[in-house]
Amino acid sequence: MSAQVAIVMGSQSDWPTMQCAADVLDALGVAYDARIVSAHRTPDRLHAYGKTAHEEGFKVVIAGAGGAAHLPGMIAALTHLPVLGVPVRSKALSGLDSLLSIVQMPAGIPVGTLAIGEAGATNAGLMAAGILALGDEALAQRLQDWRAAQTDKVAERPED
Ligand code: RP5
Repeated sequence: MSAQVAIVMGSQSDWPTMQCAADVLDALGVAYDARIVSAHRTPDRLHAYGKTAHEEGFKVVIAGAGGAAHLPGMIAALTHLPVLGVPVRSKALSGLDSLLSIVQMPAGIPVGTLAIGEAGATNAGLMAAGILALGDEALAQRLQDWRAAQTDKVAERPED
């Protein structure tokens, strides 16, 4: 089955964070395609990627970037597909720069922005699966099972 989720990131250095989205999609049996596209260093690749994402069969795009993180917003400007933005933790400002770069989109071009770092990437994967599960009963069941397993792992009392 062709990938329904596109994972795109601005740099190889974003992969350890974005891998959290890939890991949860793996756990849920959702196929994804992961690529590096830099809004600043590869602007032509960015344009081609955003313009053809729909034709490639993707249903949701997860875009992660750090610092002056223009990638999610620019992808959203080029495609009508839902775009989930992951602010990657930056060295200089701990990802606050990434968050503010991604979250404050002008009305008309939405990016669903998640938390900074690994939690945001994991939740982007879960949200992408949730969107796909709206039209996929088997995936909806796997998502519910995943959540139930997470609940079961929480102990009632802390251990020393
Ligand atoms: C952004 O610049 C990337 O998304 C990355 O988070 C950040 C730093 O990139 P590298 O200098 O590590 O390639 O474009």
